[in-house]
Amino acid sequence: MKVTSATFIGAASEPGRFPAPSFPEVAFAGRSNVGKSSAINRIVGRRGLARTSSTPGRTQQLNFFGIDDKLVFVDLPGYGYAKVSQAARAAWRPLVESYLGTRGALAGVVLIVDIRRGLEEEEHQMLDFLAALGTPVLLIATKIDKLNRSGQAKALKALAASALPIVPFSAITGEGVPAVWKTIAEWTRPDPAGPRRAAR
Ligand SMILES: Nc1nc2c(ncn2[C@@H]2O[C@H](COP(=O)(O)OP(=O)(O)O)[C@@H](O)[C@H]2O)c(=O)[nH]1
Ligand SMILES: [Mg+2]
Repeated sequence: MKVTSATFIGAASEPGRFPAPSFPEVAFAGRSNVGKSSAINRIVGRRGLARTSSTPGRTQQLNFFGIDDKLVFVDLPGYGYAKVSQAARAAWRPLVESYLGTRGALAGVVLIVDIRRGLEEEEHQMLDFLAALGTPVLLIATKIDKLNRSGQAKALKALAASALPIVPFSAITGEGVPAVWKTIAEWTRPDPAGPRRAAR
């Protein structure tokens, strides 16, 4: 999909205090430094939309981006970075669970994992939480450019055990971008029988 406009709508750093919902939302989750901002930028085709940095763990907030007056992308705060403060770490779960657990506009969650690390404890916790809510999930296996073909195949086979839809991805080469859009289109297709989730 070609994005014509992508704009920062707002940020949220306290549970329950989110921008008013407008369009269906796709949230991006992942470990700090996994390549979440790079993936969002690549998917949207905007270099500097979601800030990328080599100093991970600093943004403990949700950032909302409006995409072409039909979608909202939500960059969730990253987890698992050892150097964030105790206070920031304690604040992460209520903030993220408040959003994921109550947002009627949420159409699906893109969980980004480093293909070299796969699913670890934090990812399993996130997946259990989303499964309990019935929220659709797409797994992005990013940084595939860091592995050769056989390394990629081996890592993808291990991830396939999760039985989730998986897109092999690279923010460097752009591989996987069309597949991500295809899933987002499925999540946000207007349902003639009415909204998938009741407004909450
Ligand atoms: N080789 C490679 N590096 C990546 C890729 N995606 C992100 N990176 C690098 O990983 C680091 C963290 O990326 P960033 O997007 O800021 O991660 P975030 O903390 O999850 O938002 C940066 O140095 C990026 O350049 C990728 O697909 N391939
Ligand atoms: Mg980031």
